Amino acid sequence: QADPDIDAVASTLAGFLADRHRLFIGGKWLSAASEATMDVVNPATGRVFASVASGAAADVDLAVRAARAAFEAGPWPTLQPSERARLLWRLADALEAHGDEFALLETLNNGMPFKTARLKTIHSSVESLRYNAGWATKLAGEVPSLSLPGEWHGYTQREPIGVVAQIVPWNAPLAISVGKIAPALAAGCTIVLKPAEQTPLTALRLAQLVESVGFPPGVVNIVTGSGSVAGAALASHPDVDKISFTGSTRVGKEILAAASGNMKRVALELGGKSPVFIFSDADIESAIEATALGIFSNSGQICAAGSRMYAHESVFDRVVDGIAERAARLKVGPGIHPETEIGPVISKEQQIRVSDYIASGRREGAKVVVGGHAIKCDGFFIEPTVLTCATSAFTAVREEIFGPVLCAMSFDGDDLEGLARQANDTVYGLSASIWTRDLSMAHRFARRIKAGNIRINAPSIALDLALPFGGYKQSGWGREFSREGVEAYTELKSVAIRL
Ligand code: TXE
Repeated sequence: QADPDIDAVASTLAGFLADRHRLFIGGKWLSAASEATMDVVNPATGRVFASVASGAAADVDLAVRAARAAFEAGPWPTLQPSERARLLWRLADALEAHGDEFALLETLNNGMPFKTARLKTIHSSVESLRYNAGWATKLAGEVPSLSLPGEWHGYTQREPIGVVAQIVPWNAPLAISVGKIAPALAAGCTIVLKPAEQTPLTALRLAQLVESVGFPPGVVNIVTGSGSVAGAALASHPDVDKISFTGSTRVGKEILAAASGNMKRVALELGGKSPVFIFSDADIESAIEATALGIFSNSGQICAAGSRMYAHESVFDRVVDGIAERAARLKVGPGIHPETEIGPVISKEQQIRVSDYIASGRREGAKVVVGGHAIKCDGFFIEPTVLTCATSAFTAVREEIFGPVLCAMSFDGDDLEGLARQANDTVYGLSASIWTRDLSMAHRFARRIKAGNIRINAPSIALDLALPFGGYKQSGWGREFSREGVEAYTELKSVAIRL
């Protein structure tokens, strides 16, 4: 695909950017009850370029009521599954038609390179809508054989859970929003979605498409606002039936506590510290390429990023040099520049957080092979960085950095139990990547790793809608994507009749 003229795309966005962005509640665009607003910053320049409503408890309550009305009384519960599927397809088509515009908005707000936004984010978001549209007509129960005395007919059926709250982070704002909306709508739920305070814009633009393709009012509601106010109000709201959250493990625990009031169903997709194992017999060049991609893509702000690498000592130097050489070559800059491969991190706060982790690595004895600095300019850039670490006790190896920083360690021998202990020596359990030509060993190793997503000879960020995605341990609760991801928005009912 030829790159579009970015100025032409920007001119189609000008009207939207000049808008006063309000909350989308019950099919209407409303200011926050308090009239409060929040600034939106472009992380590539550090400058404010938009402002949105800052919703609070009263706005959340209004949105939940609108979602409840749409779920109980609006046309939504009486729509055929095929009608829900048709609306999801129309939303997919509309998003695809406006893809360049959404991509630029994502670049301006999140910082990701425009090319990545066009080819990856928009594509995966459109595909997610179409994939989940297919499930709307395929959700089904079972007719098990019963052992009760007498003659019985028993069956199960899936029903939409009801009103769901969805809280989205800033690292992939559109893709994660769509990834939550699509299965919930396919299952027949109604939604109140809260984007991250840093990145509210693509969700608001998406709401305009939701409106234009004909979803009934109240089925999708968007409340922008801070996590501690709007997010917390959603998590504790007594009339929300389920909350689906992607974000930090710290906030995930707060959500769990807040959700206990009405025992709403909880899905959590949290942090990770995913290991990459490179064995001596691996296709080393592919492993180098993919490991670099797996940690530097999106400036390392991907929950499944392979952030700690263990390479066999016989290939360790070659692997580290190869990744460092790629890191040094990557073009870091504003996402709107066509040559940019790595954009900024999301905020000044995140730039400081990542820099502090690099400093802790230096203090504890890690060697900085490449990178290691924040770039001095108005935007929030960090050099792609490789640290070699003598031990996995270093803070940088143990904690999620969520920046373009790879921690490299070596191992000797081929004791799978010992390697699995290293893989599992973490509170997280999201993903792992294994590089070897010994496929029996790879499968044996995959069984021993306590993580939800294992990739063999591929980076752990290789996700597919047909494969469930989610974490063990403190990486979360539940799975997104695949049939499981849609069924997670349903309750399972059993019915039995004595004949
Ligand atoms: O996340 P928060 P932050 C990790 C990553 C990153 C760290 C901090 O390590 O460095 O978290 O990022 C909303 N009740 N991940 O502080 O706060 C908030 O408004 C309800 C990994 O920005 O978890 C936003 O919409 N909601 C992760 C969302 O939570 C609350 C992606 C995420 O923000 C809330 C992001 C509250 N009390 C960060 N407080 C991943 N799994 O991919 C905040 N929020």
